[in-house]
Formats: sequence, structure tokens, C-alpha cells
Amino acid sequence: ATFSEEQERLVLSAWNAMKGQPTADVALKFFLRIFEIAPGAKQMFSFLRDSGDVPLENHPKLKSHAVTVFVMACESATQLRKTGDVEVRQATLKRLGATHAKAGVADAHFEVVKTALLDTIKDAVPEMWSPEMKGAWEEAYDQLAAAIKEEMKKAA
Ligand code: HEM
Ligand code: ISQ
Repeated sequence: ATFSEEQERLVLSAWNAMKGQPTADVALKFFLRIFEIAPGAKQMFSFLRDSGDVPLENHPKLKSHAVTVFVMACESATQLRKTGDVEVRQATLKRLGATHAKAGVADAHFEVVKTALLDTIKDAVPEMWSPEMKGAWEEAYDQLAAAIKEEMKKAA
């Protein structure tokens, strides 16, 4: 699939506008949306299992992890435009493959996280949202997810 400069621009402009907002909000909404769609997914996050009654919004790792997911999707968009392929730095991809395989993440979960990601962007920057922006984020995410799934198979 070819990824245009315009698609890259759509992905990066949404993220640039979102990260200017209090990121904790974006991160929390992203996470809560995942659990709204798939309540069972909560059990997979060791840092949530181990944190007892600490409310989600006070969780230190939540924000940084959620932001990383967005940043990686942006990097994916840039790589797709430049090379037509996603080659996240090999060590990062290996680690993500291992983490996600160990946590028991299945293919269906990637669809859940994609939907949650798109919903979060749409909520954060409604005035920018368009079918073209949705398509660009979907493509960037799908290619990144495919690269992670590939590493998960090797890790299994
Ligand atoms: C952890 C990114 C999809 C569940 C992480 C971490 C990152 C990340 C950066 C932090 C740990 C590390 O760096 O190894 C991504 C990206 C995804 C993706 C970029 C998609 C493109 C998913 C999906 C699920 C999931 C579909 C299933 C709901 C988890 C869990 C952990 C985790 C459970 C924490 C494991 C633990 O420490 O207990 N992810 N993730 N991720 N992710 Fe994802
Ligand atoms: C890790 N992997 C996928 C999605 C996530 C959302 C929020 C925080 C961490 C995550």
C-alpha cells in the first residue's frame, strides 16, 4: 500500500494538536475506551493487576504507555510515507512482540485498541476529524500492528 504525504500530514497534525491538550486526559480516555469495549482486557496489564485500589487516573505508567502507542503510530506513518514499510527499530519491535505475547494479547485485541485509538482522536480533535484522517490513522496503525504480530509469532 502507498502512503501519501497528505496521509502522513493528517496523522501528525492530529497528534500535534492532541498532545497540546493535557495528555493525561487523552491517555486516560484511550485506556478507558479499551476497557469499555473489552472489559476483560484489564486483567492483561500487570501494572494494573498489581496496583490494588489505586484509581486508574493516578497510575504513573498509564500516561507514558498510552503516549508511546500514539508516538509509535506517528512514526509508523512517517516510515510508510518514506519507505512503504514499517520497520520499528528492531530491538523495540522484539521487545513489544515478547511483551504482548506474554500478556496473552490476541488478534481481536488489536481491533479493540484500534477502535479505541480512533475514538480517542475523534474526541480530542473533532474539528479536524475526517474520513481521510481516519483512513490515514487506520493504515498507520494496521501496519504497525502487523509488524508487532509478526514478532509475537516469533516470540511464542
Ligand atoms: C504494553 C505498545 C497493542 C496490551 C505495551 C507497551 C507498549 C505498547 C509501548 C509498554 C511495554 C513495552 O514497551 O514492552 C503497543 C502498540 C500496539 C499495542 C504500539 C499496537 C500497535 C496492544 C494490544 C493489546 C495490548 C492490542 C491488548 C489489549 C498491552 C499490555 C501491556 C502492553 C497488556 C503491558 C504488559 C505488562 O506490562 O503487563 N504496549 N501495544 N497492546 N500492551 Fe500494548
Ligand atoms: C499498551 N498497549 C496498547 C494500548 C495501550 C493503551 C494505553 C496504555 C498502554 C497500552
